[in-house]
Amino acid sequence: MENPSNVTPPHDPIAASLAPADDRILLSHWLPPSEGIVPRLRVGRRWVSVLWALPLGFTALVLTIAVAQSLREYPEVRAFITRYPGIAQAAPSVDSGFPWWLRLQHFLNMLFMMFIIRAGIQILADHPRLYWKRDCTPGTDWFRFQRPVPKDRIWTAKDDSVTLPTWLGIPGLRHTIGLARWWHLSVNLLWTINGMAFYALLFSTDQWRRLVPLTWDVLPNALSTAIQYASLNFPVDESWTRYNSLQQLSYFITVFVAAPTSIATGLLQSPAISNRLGWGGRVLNRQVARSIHFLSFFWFVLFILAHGVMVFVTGLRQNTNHMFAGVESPSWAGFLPFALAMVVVGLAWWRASPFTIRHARLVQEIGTFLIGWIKGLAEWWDPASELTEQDISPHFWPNGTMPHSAEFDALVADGFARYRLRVGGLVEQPREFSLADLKAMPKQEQITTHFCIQGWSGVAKWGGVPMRHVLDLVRPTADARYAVFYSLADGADGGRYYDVHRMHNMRHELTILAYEMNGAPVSVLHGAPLRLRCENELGFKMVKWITAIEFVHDFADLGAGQGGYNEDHEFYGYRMPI
Ligand SMILES: Nc1nc2c(c(=O)[nH]1)N[C@H]1C(S)=C(S)[C@@H](COP(=O)(O)O)O[C@H]1N2
Ligand SMILES: [Mo]
Repeated sequence: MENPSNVTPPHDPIAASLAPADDRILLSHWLPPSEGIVPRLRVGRRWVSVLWALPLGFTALVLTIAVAQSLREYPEVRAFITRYPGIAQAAPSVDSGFPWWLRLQHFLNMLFMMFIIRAGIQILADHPRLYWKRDCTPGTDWFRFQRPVPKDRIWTAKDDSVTLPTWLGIPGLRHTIGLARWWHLSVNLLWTINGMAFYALLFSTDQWRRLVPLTWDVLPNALSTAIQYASLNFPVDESWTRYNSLQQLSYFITVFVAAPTSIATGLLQSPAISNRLGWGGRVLNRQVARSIHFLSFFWFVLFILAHGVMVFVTGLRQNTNHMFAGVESPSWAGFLPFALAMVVVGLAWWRASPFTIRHARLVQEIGTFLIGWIKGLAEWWDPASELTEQDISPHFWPNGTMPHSAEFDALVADGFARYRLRVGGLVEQPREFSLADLKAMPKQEQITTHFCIQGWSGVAKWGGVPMRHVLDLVRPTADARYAVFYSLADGADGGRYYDVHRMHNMRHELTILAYEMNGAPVSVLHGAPLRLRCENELGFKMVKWITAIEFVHDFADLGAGQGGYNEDHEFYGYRMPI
């Protein structure tokens, strides 16, 4: 596999127009800020601000207390509470208290969730809308914190992204999804490992009894507990040995329902996984998965708020003794470790965004180290396409930085008659193709879903030349490990847009150089005259307005060496099937 440097041909001349990139986020070079709006929910045809939840929630809380207190005056309700005091009588108790591993895992969980939730909100802010349908047509969203999509001008998905404060998102700012994803996915991996170890330890000790309801009695007991809490007259507490039914149910749902749901719906948003699983592209398509992922996140936030309040109001000393010292005693043994844990989480919260902005390249490198290998594995799942004409989206979001050059305008002016695609580098037969040459080659059509890193998706029918046919014509040498696609357009921060793919991707059945979209020539907006389709990767890897393809052994000497424009400038990974 050694590449003797004496036979390396010089780069395609366009490589000289690639730009170096900063290793940190410089606001002067970043997408200018854009404020979103207070989140809104669609109720029928009206959009309702979520701020209504504050007065409504407060009113509901007060009314619930009043109703619960009145209820408790009825003898029937008293009898019910006596019969079902809040802990299922058959519920077995735990003898091992709160062992050290449980306490440690609880702390790690708290720390990890802080990163996961904040980075998750940042990812959402890159396409601040949720839908149930795969096509993301403007107006069909059910939740948004951005204004309606303007109709009088081209509005790209990047235009749509909104700024977050640095204390909320990681790393805050706007369109920082590349960095947010490293945090979200890397910490997810740690959180999942912690969760697997937790499951294993739960079931190899008696601790599972705390969480798993064993009798139907848990339901009336949960109702009884709810009435008792709501009437502000709290139920008996035996939490050293067993939880009350409401606690047990909510922990059970969090640990055994919400966590796996989040992981599954997170993975289903990946092009490689979704395209591989037929039903993943249809029933549980990306927007369904993304919406459920959000609802699951919402459950976690509610749970954390309720759980946090309960820790304080049901006996802070006893609760912190249990979870931070593992003792059942009247001492304050758990309070100091609890306070320290909160300080650690608070410090991590405070430093996460400034660190990420300052050391963006490092975050990208650590993220690549932690989860790049999983993404690499997912690349070996060959995509399948099982969609039909009926699935084609009425709207397909445009994205990216449009070409602005006299060279490009001249090509457009004569219908790309003078367009030439150069294919060279480590090949036996370098070639140049006109658009007519490409159209005379075998044509392949496919209906596929496009997955933009920002979160939107869309289905289109693409027609073009299979990449394997081009490989047959130019015959890459054994040294060629990557294909570099150069665009006619610059990227957002100046310098030419380009992207690098492994040879494996180039041999997929569904990798084509597309000159048609939905039966018509690809429009300038969507990449005319030629754009890449590589269906197991995220959208940014599909270079539009392709002018040259170069086969190389290594890409470290191109641009900032990260394997593409967004990899260099926006800290994305160059293998992005997830
Ligand atoms: N040359 C170039 N190609 C590009 C981009 C770009 O900015 N410049 N954006 C990418 C991104 S982020 C996406 S999601 C897709 C969008 O393709 P579409 O405009 O057809 O939806 O193009 C990709 N190809
Ligand atoms: Mo994208």
